[in-house]
Amino acid sequence: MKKWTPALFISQLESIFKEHEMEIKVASSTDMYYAISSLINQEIERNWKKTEKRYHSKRPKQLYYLSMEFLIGGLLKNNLFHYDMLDSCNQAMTELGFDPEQIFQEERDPGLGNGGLGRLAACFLDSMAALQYPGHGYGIRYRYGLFEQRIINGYQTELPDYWLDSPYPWEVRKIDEAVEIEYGGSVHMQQAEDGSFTCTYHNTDKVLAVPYDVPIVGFRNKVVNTLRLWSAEPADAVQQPNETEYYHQLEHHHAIEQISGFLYPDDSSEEGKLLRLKQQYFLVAASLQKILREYQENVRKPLSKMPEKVVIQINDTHPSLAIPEMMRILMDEESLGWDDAWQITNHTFAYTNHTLMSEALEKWPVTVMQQLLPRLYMIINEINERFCRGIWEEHSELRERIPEMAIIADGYVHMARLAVVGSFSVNGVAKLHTQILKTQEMKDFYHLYPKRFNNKTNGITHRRWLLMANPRLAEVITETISSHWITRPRELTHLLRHINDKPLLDQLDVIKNKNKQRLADYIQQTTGILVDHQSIFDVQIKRLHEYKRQLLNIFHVIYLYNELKENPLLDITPRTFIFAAKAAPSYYFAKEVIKLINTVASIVNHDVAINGKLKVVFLENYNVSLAERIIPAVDLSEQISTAGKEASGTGNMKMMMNGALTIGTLDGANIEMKQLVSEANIFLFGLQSDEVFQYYENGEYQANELYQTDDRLAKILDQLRDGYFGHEFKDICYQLLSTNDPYFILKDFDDYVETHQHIDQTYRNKDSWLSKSLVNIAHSGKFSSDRTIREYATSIWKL
Ligand code: B1H
Repeated sequence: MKKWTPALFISQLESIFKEHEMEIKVASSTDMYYAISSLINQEIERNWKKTEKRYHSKRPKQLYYLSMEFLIGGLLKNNLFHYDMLDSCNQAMTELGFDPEQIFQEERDPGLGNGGLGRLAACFLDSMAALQYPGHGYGIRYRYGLFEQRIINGYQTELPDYWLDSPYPWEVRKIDEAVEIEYGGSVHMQQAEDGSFTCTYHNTDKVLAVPYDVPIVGFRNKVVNTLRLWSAEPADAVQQPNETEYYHQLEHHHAIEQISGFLYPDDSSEEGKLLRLKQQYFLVAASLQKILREYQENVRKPLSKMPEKVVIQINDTHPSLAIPEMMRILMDEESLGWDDAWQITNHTFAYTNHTLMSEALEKWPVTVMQQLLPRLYMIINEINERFCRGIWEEHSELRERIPEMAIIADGYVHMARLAVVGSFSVNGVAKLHTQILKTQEMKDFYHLYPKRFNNKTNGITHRRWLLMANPRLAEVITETISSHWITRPRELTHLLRHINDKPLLDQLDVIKNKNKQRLADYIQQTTGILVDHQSIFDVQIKRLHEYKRQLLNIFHVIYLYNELKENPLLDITPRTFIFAAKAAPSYYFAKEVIKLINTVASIVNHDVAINGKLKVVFLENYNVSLAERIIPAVDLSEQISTAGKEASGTGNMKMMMNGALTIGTLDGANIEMKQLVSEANIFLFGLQSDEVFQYYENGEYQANELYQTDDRLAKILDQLRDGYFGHEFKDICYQLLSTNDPYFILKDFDDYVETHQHIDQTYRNKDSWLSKSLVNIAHSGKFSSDRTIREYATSIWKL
């Protein structure tokens, strides 16, 4: 690889600007952003072609990761870093009088995901390229990403996220690789003399799927894999239409472009939106055409051998139409019989489940499916018939469970059931999650297919989330244990030899303080709030959802506020509570919680009696780049979901890796964090998942009793009811009590408060805190997505 010195960097930039007849002196940050992108794109292009050529000639087995979301974050810094050009670039920029950070901020986050599920897909792409696996992402190029959040008067407001308003330098439009997709119409079956059927479709709506390829750059290894994002365009144009036809056509084109128009916000109350189903089929149909064509052109073996060369991972049920679509192609276009087609399909797909929340389990009304995808519905119906018959005939012990297992039941197509039946692997995303899938949520399916179920605990790319986001920490780690951990993050455990290494702990302290100061500056710039960087930075950043219990967190803040009002001399360690979260636009309760947090913030922050001991900050528009700013500065990571509800969590891993201590329930991956660091180095509280389930079953929990008996809770709830914080919070109080507190906020409150008191005391002993922080960093290597991807590759994908 070419050695990129700052001087070389500058001379290359000069020639780029010269080509555009511009002088560097007058360049804006935007100009510079595009110039550096184009410089690095030259490097990428070469390696991209080489990688493709290699895959072509060596024909390794290919993995395709189908996902409705990819939250890739900024790529300029990432790509520079992966090519080892970042330091030279920074130096060059400084020499030329630019602030490198300002140039990186020119890039808009492509908001092509909601949260954890989409970010996981992005971390996986990074790890696959780093580990040189032939793995590619297939997704949708939404013109509008997840909404941009503004906080106005304490309320969340949503603005359209038109992230493509200026050219995106990392995508390559490939019009010659476009494919056609068909919706609707009618299906005609004809029986030939030999008894076989042929199937033709009539009067379908045709849509063109145009790929935009984004390079996924491997870490210093010359690999460039592909993230292919599909965009919907009109397939054909009528020649010289008359006026009415013209307006009709415009409307038609508009409707087609809507298919890749926007990302749906993850919305628990979202039911059967036709456009969402169109999006799902669009992704699946376009991707499968490409995958099959590539197999046929490249491997040139019979389709029956495809599972040896192709494996398709479906990210939750959103792309699970791929299963019947594969059947359709194999039967209707490749003339295979049902059994042969099923054999191939069933050995090609693997399904990852990401949630136990029953509201989030996808189902589509039969009528909608029939109308939009008539042929696919016929196939799903046949899969269902055969599946149910199989149980009836071969698993009589499950006969009475058929209504709960059938893919089509009570007027709906149940996508998770389809995904389990059609895949050779079903995995959960953390040990507890997989255990609950096996023993509760999917226990009948587990009984039927015990070998299919497996666990793959989530991970995060330590390259973005430690090396890039927290370079000072990364450097000190390398100085302490050498650089092997960068390619083998498990070796971070070598840090355990240093838990009493006072100079090292002091260095950690200095770094954390610098990161906190940097965040404090950002907070002041964006919100005007002044925070003390010596206070405990207590952080909860994730989507806003009742089960994640931001409400429990703010109840704790209100409790502390009430205590301080009663006793202003109370001896507490100063704290800054930091929140960032988007709520689904239609999720009323979640939006009320945002308003409550902001209201409490403005009261607490302005109350002189509090004397700066508490500060509350809500940072708007949480996204990947904001996460990169916050995470290195966290002291305490809030992972406080109702036990049994958070499938894994991945923010928990990012903060641990950056030296935060966790306060958490025994939920998702927190459990595995605890097993690594031991109970002395994590703050656990609250009900465990089996206790939660028991309460659901026996109905013995009475939220009202706690309201009657716990004065602290009574005070908070009365304050909400009586308008102490304003009159808009009555609903929160009423809903909590009238629904009997389904997420056990009141139940876990006491333990939560007590645990926070313990944290307050622990923080006072700086060295003890820092060595716990070091233990967390040391064990975080397990949560590198490199480990996760190796597990997928060896035990599911067989790459
Ligand atoms: C997760 C989702 C999700 N689970 C529906 N499920 C969506 C469901 O737009 N929708 O309709 C979008 C996303 N996301 C998260 O996945 C889990 O809650 C986390 O616990 C987990 O860490 C993450 C990655 O596995």
